[in-house]
Amino acid sequence: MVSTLKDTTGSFRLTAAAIWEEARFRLLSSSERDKDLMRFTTLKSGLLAALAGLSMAGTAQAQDVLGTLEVKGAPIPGGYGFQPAATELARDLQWLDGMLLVIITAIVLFVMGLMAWVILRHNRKANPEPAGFTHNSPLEIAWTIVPIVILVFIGSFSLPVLFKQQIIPEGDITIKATGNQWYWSYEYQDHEFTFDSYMIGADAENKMTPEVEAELIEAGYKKEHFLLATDTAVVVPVNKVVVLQVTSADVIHSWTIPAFGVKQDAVPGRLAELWFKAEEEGVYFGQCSELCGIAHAYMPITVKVVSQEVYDAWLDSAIEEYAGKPRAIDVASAE
Ligand SMILES: [Cu+2]
Repeated sequence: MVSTLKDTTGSFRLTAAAIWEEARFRLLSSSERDKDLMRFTTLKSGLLAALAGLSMAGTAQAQDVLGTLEVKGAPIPGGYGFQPAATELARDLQWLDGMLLVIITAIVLFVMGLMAWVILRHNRKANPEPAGFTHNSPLEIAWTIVPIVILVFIGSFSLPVLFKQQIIPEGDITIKATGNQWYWSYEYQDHEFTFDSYMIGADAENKMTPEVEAELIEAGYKKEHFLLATDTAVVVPVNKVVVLQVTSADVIHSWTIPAFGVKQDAVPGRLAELWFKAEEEGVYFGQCSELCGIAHAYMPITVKVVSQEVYDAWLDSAIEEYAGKPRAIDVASAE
């Protein structure tokens, strides 16, 4: 994609540590990876415990500043429609889907009508002497031209929607999402911090237990958000253009938030992009959408859309928690 080459956001600044970490991870055999992951998870819980200790000394966890947000983008039991659209992109494609449904319905009814007419009026009893002609030029031209016109008509609506999704605008913030077996990690590039996002319940072997339920409740979710809610969330400000770079550290994953109308494969060694501008505060869920291995179903995505003030507060505590580049330095270096 052209915009990935421009590097207008300075988004290709990979730290030497990150490159080393990725290279090392790729070189490990899968069993070593598992061990590495376990070590990492142990390290992570150790760090979390240490952080919890720290919070007593006045440092709250970054997620704490977010408060309780309404869950807006989640699948519902028996749901067969789209989740409520939270971006222009989602509205566009839901409208396109509705428009296509009208066209498809008209075509199906027309073809069914023709078939009924043939069956009823031209069966052996009703029409014992069939006509002998084999060609009808006007009819053949019509059944070639009409589908072309229909396809051009559909294309004149679908291509602009596709281009709107695929031409990445200048982002207010840039986040890099990396798919891992089996969790996502996020790098807030402007502030140089990274964190991992595990499904709540991943520690309990992806099974629902009373402890997992308690964890969900404590994190502000409900029991039915099991398999969707993550321990840390992607936090973005409302009504701001977010450019999300998507890649993978191991196999192909896919990042999506249905309510935003975005989905992008995460391919190792490639940096793809998607963008969204969420219009409503709330919690939005997605799930890895590319079959990526045994725990494919257990690496969901949680995005929290918050006001600019809450985002700034979260950013400050996240910078502190994950040792990112403070915002004050940005201001100083920009002057
Ligand atoms: Cu995956």
